[in-house]
Formats: sequence, C-alpha cells, structure tokens
Amino acid sequence: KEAKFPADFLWGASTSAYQFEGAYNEDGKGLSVMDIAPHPEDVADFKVASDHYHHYQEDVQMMKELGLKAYRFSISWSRVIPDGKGDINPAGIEFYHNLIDELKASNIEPIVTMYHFDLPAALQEEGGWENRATIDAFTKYAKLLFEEYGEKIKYWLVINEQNVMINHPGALNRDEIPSKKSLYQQCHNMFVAQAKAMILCHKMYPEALIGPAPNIMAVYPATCNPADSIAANNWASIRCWLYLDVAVYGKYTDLVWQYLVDREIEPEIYAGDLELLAEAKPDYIAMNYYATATVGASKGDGSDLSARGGDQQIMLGENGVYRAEQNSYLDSTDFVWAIDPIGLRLTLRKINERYHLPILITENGLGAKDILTEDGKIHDDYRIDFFNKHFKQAALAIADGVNLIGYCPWSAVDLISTHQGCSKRYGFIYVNRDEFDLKDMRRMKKDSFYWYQKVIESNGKI
Ligand code: BGP
Repeated sequence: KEAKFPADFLWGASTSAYQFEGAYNEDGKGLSVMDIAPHPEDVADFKVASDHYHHYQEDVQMMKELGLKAYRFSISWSRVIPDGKGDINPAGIEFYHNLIDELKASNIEPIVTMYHFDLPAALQEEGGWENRATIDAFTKYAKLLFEEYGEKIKYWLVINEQNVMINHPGALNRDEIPSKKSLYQQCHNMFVAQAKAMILCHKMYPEALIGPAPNIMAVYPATCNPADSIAANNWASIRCWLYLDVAVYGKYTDLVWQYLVDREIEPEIYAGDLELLAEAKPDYIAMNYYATATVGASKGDGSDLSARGGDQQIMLGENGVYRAEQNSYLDSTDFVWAIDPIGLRLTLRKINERYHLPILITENGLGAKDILTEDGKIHDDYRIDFFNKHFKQAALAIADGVNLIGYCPWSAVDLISTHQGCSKRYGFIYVNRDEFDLKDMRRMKKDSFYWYQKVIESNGKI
C-alpha cells in the first residue's frame, strides 16, 4: 500500500506552558512547582522562558505562516487558579481565550493539555498528588476549563507524561525524589483524576475528544538471550503499558500489580476508584516519542541504573528489575538520546495492536545546540533530516493500518528544555536569547521552518 497521509491530517507542533510562556508571576499567576524547581547553575530557569505570554500574537502569526493545522499547548493551572483550588484568576482565563481565539482566527486547531508537569506549588505544599484532595482540586480545574473553553476546543489531553513523572521523577528537577511507594500512590491518584476529567468532558461536551498523553517507546531486548526478552517485556509493562492499560481498559494488569505487591509499593485504592477507572473511556491516545529503549536482564549488583551514559538512558534502568543497554545500531543526538525513526513505526504499531484507538503524536523532536549565523540564519539541516526520516516512518505506520490522526513535533518555537536550559533547542522558530542573556527575544525562522512549511503544504510528500 502507498505510504501517504490522510487529507485531514493534523500537521501540528507542540509547546508547554512553563517552558514557553514566561511571565511566571505576572497578572495574578500563582507559582507552580516548575517555577520554583532548583536549577543547575549553568542552566536557565523558566521564569521568562520564551516570553510567549507577551508574544503570543506574533507566535501564532508565525505558526500560521508555517501552515500549522494544529497547535498543542498546555494551560498553566496556577495561571487560572493561582493556588490550584481556590479563587479564579480572570487575567489568566482571558489569556487562554485570547490565545485560542487567535489560533481559531488563523485556522489552527487548538489541542489543549490540561496539566504538563506544573502542579500549583500551593497544592504541592499540601502533599501534591499523594494527597487525595488534589484529585478534587484537579476536577474543579477541569470543570472550569470545560466551562470556559469547551465550546471552542475539540481535542483535550489530560496529563502529559504521567509515566515520566512516576518513573523518572529526577528529570523534573525535583528537590527530593519521593519513595516508590509514594510515587505509585501519586500515580493512582492521577489515574483517578484523569478518569474524572474524561467522564466530565464527555458529559459536558459529548462531541469533544479527550485522552491521555504518556511518553511511549518500543523496547528492544539487549540480546536474544531469553532473560533479556523477559526484562524488556517487564520494562514495557511497567514503564509504558500500565499508563495506557489503566486509561483505556480501566485496570491494572496482573503483571504490574504483582510487581507493585512484591515490592510493597502498591497504592491504596479507595472505594469507587475502580468503577471510575472502568467508566472513563478515552477517545484517542496521544503519545510523546523521542527514542526507543534497549533493555537487558538486571545484573543484580546495583549497577542497572548506570548501565549506559546519557541522561535519558540512565533513566531507563531500575536496579534489580532491568538495565538500560547501548544499542549499537542507533545513532544518538548531541544530548545522547537514541535516534530511531523505525522505532516510531514499531511504537505506533504496538499501541495500535493493544488499544485500537486513533493515535496523535504530541511530541517528537531533536534537541540540539542550534547556531545563529552572522547573517541571521539557523542552518538546522540535522533537524530536517531527523523529521524527514520520522515522517516517512509515520507514513509507513499509516500504511500498516495505524489510525494516526496527526503529528505535533516538539517544539513549535524554541523554549526552555525541562532540565537542560535553552542551549538545547527544539523549535522550527528560533528565539534570540541565551541561557542567561535575555537579548531581544526576537523570533527567527530556522531552515527547518521552510522545510516543514513545504511538508505541510504538500501533505507530507517528502
Ligand atoms: C518531554 C516533555 C517536554 C519536553 C521534552 C524534551 O518529556 O513532555 O516537556 O521537555 O520531553 O525533553 P527535554 O526538555 O528534557 O530535552
């Protein structure tokens, strides 16, 4: 079958509030955990970010010129409810109305993430996701978003990368890493909050589409040793499928529940939780994809976490359970993330086989040290090459039968990396600032901007 994209394919791009907006304490916004997260000395914080809050009209105009059909962004919970559960901030509400209106006037479909890592700091002080009251706060926040923006929004995403928050909490600049017991209780409470939001959305706006947005990657066993295959299978269940199995089928699988019970880290499940999980049904699956994992059997000597260099790979091991291994068939980025376009096709096939739902890619991209030349150009041919290869594999996945409805690369415009500052750039649009010198924040089109514009214009003929 010929590999091509459907006519209504959502060619998009993504951002998230704390990495992009700046204005972290302006116009009544409350602090989020990301605003106050400790930062390594050589890395920018999120306070000004790309100052999108003050540049949103210009940014949307550039997205329109790029030809985007969709734009996936997140709403900052503490901008609309500063302490997460109390008074509403009218200026925050208005900002997102203005942004959404600007997008719609530009024929760009808004795709809204309700929560992208930035829990209101006031809620964290009261125990964060370990506290069941955060579920109620989230439900109130979700209701507010549906009431305010429900008429205008077709695509909702509840929680960005819940599995990263639980499995790789160190990636979020946390002061202290909670115990596994605490993390899985937080995880369960997030599942309940997500279920409530999906049910509420369907009640209030039956036409709207809502779903989870985990980070999913296919996994390879390090060798054909059967013990490595079991380890890879465990990795997939614990790191990826748990999150979609609960979101889609409303159940913990036996394998994962046993893993939790064996370690005495199973969450407390309250009366009514399982019914809610079973009742909530997502309309589609959003997924972030950057790389694949290669995993082998645990060595049992405590070295499983550090089996492979590079920050992302270190996060793939778990002592006594599985270890992350090098994949000698794959190149990696400047920041040592594996580059695996075929792995994208494989990941899409696996999600499709397991869940049979439409899929939207909500993140995929190349973090690089882009260089602004003296004549004001950014020659990011490496990014073009990266997307060229990934788009081709996405088209092949569609030919395989995957119902892929859109592709939102990370990121529309340069923003601050979650833990590696602003020298790690992802955008099609460059923002003229350095790590600590804010310069003039001017937006400039990278070579990849013009390339992506042509891809969209031709609906993916590359
Ligand atoms: C995902 C997050 C994004 C973004 C991206 C790139 O995990 O959802 O918020 O940060 O990864 O990661 P990084 O910024 O660490 O390069």
